[in-house]
Amino acid sequence: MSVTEGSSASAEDRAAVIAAAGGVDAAIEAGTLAQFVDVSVSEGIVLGLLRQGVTKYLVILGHGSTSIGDALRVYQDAGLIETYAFHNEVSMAHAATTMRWLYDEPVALVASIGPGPLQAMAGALASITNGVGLYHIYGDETTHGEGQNFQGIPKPTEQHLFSRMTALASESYLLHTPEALRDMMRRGGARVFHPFHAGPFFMHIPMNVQPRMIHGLNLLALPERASARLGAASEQDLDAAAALIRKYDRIVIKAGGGSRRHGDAVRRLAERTGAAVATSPVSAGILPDLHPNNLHVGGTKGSLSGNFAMSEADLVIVAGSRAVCQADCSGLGYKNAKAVININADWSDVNHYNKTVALVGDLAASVEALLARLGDLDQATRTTWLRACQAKKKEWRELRDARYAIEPQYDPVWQRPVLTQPVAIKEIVDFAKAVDAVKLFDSGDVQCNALQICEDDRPFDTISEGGASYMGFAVSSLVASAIADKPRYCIAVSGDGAFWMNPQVLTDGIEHGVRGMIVLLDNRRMGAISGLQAAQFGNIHATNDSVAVDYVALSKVIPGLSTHFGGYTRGELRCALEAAYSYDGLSLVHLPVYWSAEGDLGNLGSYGSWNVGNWCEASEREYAKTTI
Ligand SMILES: Cc1ncc(C[n+]2csc(CCOP(=O)(O)OP(=O)(O)O)c2C)c(N)n1
Ligand SMILES: [Mg+2]
Repeated sequence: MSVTEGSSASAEDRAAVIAAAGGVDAAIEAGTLAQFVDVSVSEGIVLGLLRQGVTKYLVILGHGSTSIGDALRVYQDAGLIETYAFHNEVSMAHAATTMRWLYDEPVALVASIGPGPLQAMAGALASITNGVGLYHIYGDETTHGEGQNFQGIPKPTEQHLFSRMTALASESYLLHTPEALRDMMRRGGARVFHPFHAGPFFMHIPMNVQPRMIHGLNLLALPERASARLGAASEQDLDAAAALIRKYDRIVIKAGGGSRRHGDAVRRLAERTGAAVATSPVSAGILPDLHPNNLHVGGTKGSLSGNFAMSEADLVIVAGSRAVCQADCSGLGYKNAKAVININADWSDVNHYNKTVALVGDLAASVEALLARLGDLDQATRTTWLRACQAKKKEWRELRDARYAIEPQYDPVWQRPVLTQPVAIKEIVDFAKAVDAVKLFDSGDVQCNALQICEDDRPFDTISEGGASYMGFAVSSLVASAIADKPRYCIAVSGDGAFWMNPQVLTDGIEHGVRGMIVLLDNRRMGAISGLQAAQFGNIHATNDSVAVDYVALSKVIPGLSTHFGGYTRGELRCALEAAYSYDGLSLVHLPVYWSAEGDLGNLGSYGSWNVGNWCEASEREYAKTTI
């Protein structure tokens, strides 16, 4: 078959020849597909994304996106794309984010109009704050002004409010003119595949525009996936940075999310300069856990050792960090810093701190160039610094070991002794390491404890959504491993509060064939917030519930789900994890955990400061005194 110019070919015909040839370009080259085609906007979007390698669609269709849905049907029938249906846009957005974050597979999400996009937009916060590139495709209001559209925001004095909201949040394109498809795909690719500022690109496609025909669309003009690698910082700045490294001998490297793919460069810089490395909530595993320069996580919810290194250092090397409050204790993390070397490609991020030598460029290339000009460094005083850091790391390990040894504690909710969160998470983390599983940690005490407990030896063994701490992210992300080409076994560790934000994984995960596990740590409260309330105001308000859910019974009503009671002891939990893991599908382990306002038994504790609640006044007073 061939679909040549002037023929009245259908979408089915085009999809068939593209599939037979193995791609749009190949079909055009083979002469079976015309370069200039008459297609609907909906089909044009599918073709445009195909040229950028986007073939997976996570969808909740509605009256706002039926035309796009039909184009997806045709291209899926031809084997060119895959569609995955969901039950909640927030949880779908989380799964879509994880597709790119964990598996590096860029996907597109499709929502209807009004409430659907608004929910998906909310979920997109996780990709915005973590710099994850993907497409969101939303239906939008019709463009002829025949009257207000149902589900739109009733404000007749304004046009297309949804696309303005997403433009503020990240980047959007309202496709008013069908022929502008090419421009939309160019801008979309630039955002989604941005080398250091990737994020969601929101396409707003009015309902009346979706089925409109584009006559003579030039398929070869639809932009392909862009890729580029930046170079090193300038010679002059590298010289200035090298001089600072020679001058100071108590150095900390703050390895942020932007350093995750550059672990080797960070390690070499640390070893050469005697620097301690403090990780961020999103960069666990950048150095092997036992590496002598790895001081663990630093920040608001940082470790004793990570925060020690940050606060005692005289020179801070910031590597790929945007200095978010949890990463630098709301600006109070570096109490003794005299100077900063900041390595980042982003002009605003690189200049966040005062007294900075800004290395604007690629992290690995800049570190390489920096190492080449350091010369011999006097290691004696650097060794003293590193020893002090290592002593703190030992103290930190001892504190953690003591918490892991705590026996089950009596808890009034459960009316009996139950495991503490640190003990339970340690057991889960060790189990995950033994079976080479990825851990996905949800917001709350769960995340705070897990940050400190994980002992990863490489990045991407833990996904802790540190950008937005969006409750429901972990369980929703599990669904990504049913969609990915090369899935890893994932264990989503979630509090009861976070689980109930998005329990849709129980249907969507099973529908799409997830093999993975949810471990639900149940203290029947929003523990992290109860803890903040107790610490700040001495009173707890509206952060618990009294509904004793029988989670094990879920297996009876959800076919395909395997539920297990996690027990009351370490041994029982281990057995439950093993049983859950041996199931070839989605498992849920329900574990009661201890909670107490006193905190130091049930949690590992927080060792950093934070500009929130009634701590603000003191934090801001301290911040005013900082110089960097
Ligand atoms: C969607 C969303 N809503 C609210 C919050 C604020 N928040 C952060 S942690 C938390 C409580 C988490 O409770 P749970 O999941 O049960 O974990 P726990 O702290 O009890 O271990 C809340 C409400 C949030 N991070 N995300
Ligand atoms: Mg809870």
